[in-house]
Amino acid sequence: MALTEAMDGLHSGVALAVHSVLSIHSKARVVVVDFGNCVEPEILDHLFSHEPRVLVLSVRQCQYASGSTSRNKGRYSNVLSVDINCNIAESSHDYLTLVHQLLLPVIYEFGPQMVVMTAACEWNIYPAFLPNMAGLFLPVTSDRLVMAVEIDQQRSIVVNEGIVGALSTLLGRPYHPKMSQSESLRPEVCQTILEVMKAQQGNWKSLRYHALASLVTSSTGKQESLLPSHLQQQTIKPQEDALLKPKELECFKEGQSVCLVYSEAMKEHLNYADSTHPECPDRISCIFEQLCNFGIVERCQRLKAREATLQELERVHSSRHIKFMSGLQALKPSELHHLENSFDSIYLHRRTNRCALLAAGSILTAVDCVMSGSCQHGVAVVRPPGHHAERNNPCGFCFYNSVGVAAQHAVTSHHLQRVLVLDWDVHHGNGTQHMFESDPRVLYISIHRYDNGRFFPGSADANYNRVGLKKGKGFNINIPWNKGGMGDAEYLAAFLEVVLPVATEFNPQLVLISAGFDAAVGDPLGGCNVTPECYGHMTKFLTCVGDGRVIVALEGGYNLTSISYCMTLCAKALLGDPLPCLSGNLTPCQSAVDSLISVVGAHCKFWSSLNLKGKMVESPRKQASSISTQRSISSPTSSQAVDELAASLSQVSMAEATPRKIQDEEKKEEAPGGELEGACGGGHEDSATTLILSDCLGAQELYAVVPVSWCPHLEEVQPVPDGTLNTSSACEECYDTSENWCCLTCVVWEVCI
Ligand code: X5A
Ligand code: ZN
Repeated sequence: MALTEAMDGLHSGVALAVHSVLSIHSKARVVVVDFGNCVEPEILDHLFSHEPRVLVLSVRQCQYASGSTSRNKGRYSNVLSVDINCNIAESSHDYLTLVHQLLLPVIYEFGPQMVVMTAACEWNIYPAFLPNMAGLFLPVTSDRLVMAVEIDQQRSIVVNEGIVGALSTLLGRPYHPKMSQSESLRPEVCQTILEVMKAQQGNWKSLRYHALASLVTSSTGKQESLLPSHLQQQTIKPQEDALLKPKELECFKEGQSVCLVYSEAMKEHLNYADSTHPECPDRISCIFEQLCNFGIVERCQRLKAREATLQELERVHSSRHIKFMSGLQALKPSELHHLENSFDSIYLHRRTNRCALLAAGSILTAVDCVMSGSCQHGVAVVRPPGHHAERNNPCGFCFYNSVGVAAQHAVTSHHLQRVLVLDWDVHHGNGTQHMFESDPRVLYISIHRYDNGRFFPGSADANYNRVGLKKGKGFNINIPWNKGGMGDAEYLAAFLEVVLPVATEFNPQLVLISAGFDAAVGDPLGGCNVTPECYGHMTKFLTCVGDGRVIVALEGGYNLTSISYCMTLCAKALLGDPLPCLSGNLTPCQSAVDSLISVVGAHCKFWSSLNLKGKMVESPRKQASSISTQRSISSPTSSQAVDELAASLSQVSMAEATPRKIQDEEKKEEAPGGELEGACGGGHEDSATTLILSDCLGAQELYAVVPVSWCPHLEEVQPVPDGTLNTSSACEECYDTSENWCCLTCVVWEVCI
């Protein structure tokens, strides 16, 4: 491939690298996400415009060039240009919404085996930009993500923090610096998203079957209110002079970062009269056994189950209900059986109260562990389930609303202002909704089968128009499906188009997942088709929002094999393992799209990330300042760095199995005599970034390339002939004319081996 002179180092490196990947893996599909802001963005477009295996997503702020957004109209079907006519560098909200609503649907539809993200990091890019993008792009390709980042060494700590955070994310530990509270989306960004969506609908089904697609033609309501003032935070600007102390960074802390709570004692609640009842004791032991088989239990910090206390329960349940529950242990089987009739879908046992107390208490223990900082995430394998339990009565196999108790505990005892409860049990969590529908501190989002009111628990309370009450208006989100058969496509669409935008805007300090697996393939009650992999992806997505603390707590789910795999994939997601890619058709069915359109219609007045057509309320944010430092056209990236990038990219395994692990032997072969892999080592660098990198490499978890300014081989590289670059002359080593004055293949072989 010929390099053009106008191309800067970053883009030529990426172009070469992608080219070499395709020559090795001829059937590979690669997505290039270019946040390059380069002066000549069309170069990448042109290079790959006739290469159907490559999709280029090019995001650019137009103040760097002509100011025209004409590229948004789309010239090539495999190039999607997003030109924005304002400066969004500092705005996480704008970037994230763009990625959730526009880029990810298209990327999932394209189904790449590898994503290459390029970014030339500006001085004023918000600190979490790189880790945010890494977190969102990783799951699509089972973690085959390459980030090619150009850093100006002179510039700020922000970029270094971003690099460190991105590495942490690549290692499976999403990094969460304090985010500035979301402002409204900039109108230019809304306009751009809709513009590109409209232009690209012919090319991408995911944009035709998109909840926002209707906005392109019809209009919706206006923005009524922003987040209540107590939910607004100060923008936290990183201190330019504060030196990053890599060893102290929380993300690299040793030790187990996922806690697990399970106890066999919760098997004692069972149905005497009907041993075939789906809510059976084996549900939790099967899951636990599978977690053992996959080596997950030993990788987690095991917590002891405990009973919830009276005080903890009283925050969401009436004393009458708690008394009723504790009275059960004294009753005879016949009396228990008789009592069952006064409830909807309930069986009772002498040990029911003890088990329900343990289920709630176990989740509380996980919350305390995560909030104390000793673990990042938690898994609670508990029964009986809880989300149908109301303040005053049991319902639908549930007695105490365990996740409700835990959410209230997080608010009351840990003083949290923002807790997200995400309920993906196939049934609506009526109890949880009722407990928090007036409380803006707990955002409840439920994805469930509704069937126009006919699916259990069969109340119109589960419909999309129940958005919360009083101060809690906007903080109750129901995503109701009106037929069975929903699967990965529908759940992915719900996540990309509603859950992630809203959850990101809400910026939760803790996420509790009411993780019922009765929407899974093979469930006898749910009639849906969600795969275990998809549960893994949804879990992973939730680790990317807010402070990134996630607790997965079992609710329903009645196919023992399915639920065991589902929980395993969720746990793997929390542990940072690469997840299998989602396969199969990922276009949601029309009925699901209709549901999502209704949800967006009901909530766009509360959430600016859903409100792309509405009139924006003017926020106090300062005028986007004009960029004072223009990026230089001649890039500091040396040809050496380009070579390294290309060489390293071709090393990335495209096989199905754990691509991040590179064998020890392979490393040694590649870097004879060097401490680090890559042709030129990195021993002379002592920047924060390099220290972190070498730590990672020592742990043999990641194959990374650090461009360095000098290496012993550098002097052997031949000078540019006559001081000029003739792109048509043959290679001086092999006389091949398909490459430049010295072809990459020769450079690698001559110099590095
Ligand atoms: C927790 C849960 C289901 C109740 C179904 C009653 N309950 N027909 O999944
Ligand atoms: Zn359920």
